[in-house]
Amino acid sequence: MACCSIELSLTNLILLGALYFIVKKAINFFQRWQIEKMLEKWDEAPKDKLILHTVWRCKTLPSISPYAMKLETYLRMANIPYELDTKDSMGPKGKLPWITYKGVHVADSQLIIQFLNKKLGISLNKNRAKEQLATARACRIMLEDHFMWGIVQYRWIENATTIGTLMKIPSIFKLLIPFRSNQIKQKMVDQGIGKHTPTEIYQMTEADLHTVSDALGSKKFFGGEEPCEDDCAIFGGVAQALWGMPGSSFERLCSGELKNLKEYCERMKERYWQDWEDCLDKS
Ligand SMILES: N[C@@H](CCC(=O)N[C@@H](CS)C(=O)NCC(=O)O)C(=O)O
Repeated sequence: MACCSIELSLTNLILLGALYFIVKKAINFFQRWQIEKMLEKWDEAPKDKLILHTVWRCKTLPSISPYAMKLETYLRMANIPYELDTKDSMGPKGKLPWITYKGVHVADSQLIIQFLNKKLGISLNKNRAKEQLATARACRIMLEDHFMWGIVQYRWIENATTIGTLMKIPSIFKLLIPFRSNQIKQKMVDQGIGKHTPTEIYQMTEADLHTVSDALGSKKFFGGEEPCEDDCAIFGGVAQALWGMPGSSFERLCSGELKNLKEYCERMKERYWQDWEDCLDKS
């Protein structure tokens, strides 16, 4: 009898495993099909326009995404006209931002910049000192791949329920926030950063802002007197600290001790975002 019940639970286990596998495959298949359908739709977009697919406008800065803020700033630096689409914000790689340009879809802010540089012969790094470009690149990567975990911790783990104060979120998405927050928590553990305490995560990521501030020093931009290409990404990241996380230690740092970062952001805003107020969600 005991042996039989073990057999039964083993069979159940195998069945459950198989069911899980099938459901997972079906979901993957459905997601891929959805993406293909969406891309087919955008294949038909007018060829003379660059479409920037991104998240909805935010109340305190144009985009809550450092990568979208970066890309939009780059488009302005390079004088490339664009149109926003916020309906299909997630692209072929399941992330935002992405673009559609002359029938081609490109995902990942850095790959998009490289694609447009090549396609349109743009070089925002011309005549910049190599040392400055190297520092700018290191700061960009630190902000994009390390500091961003501080943003995620603050926004999605500790203040997930207040994300609606930054951006108008449809009710259906609001219901999904706790689920999303848990998913992100798991991602952070998988990446490694999530194994640290919140205090440790904040210490590590505040140190990034100190480094960026030291690297900028008294320069106007990371490119020197004029911005270089990576200024768009550095601005995209620091702008989140300054305007995208009200009440955070990041905001306090940029407005106080690291005030060269605030001045830097104001300079970039003044130069490329004259229409800043019009780009905020005022609803
Ligand atoms: N390396 C990518 C990162 C883009 C990224 O992580 N975007 C976030 C929004 S800020 C996203 O789409 N996250 C959704 C997810 O990871 O599921 C880039 O530079 O575009």
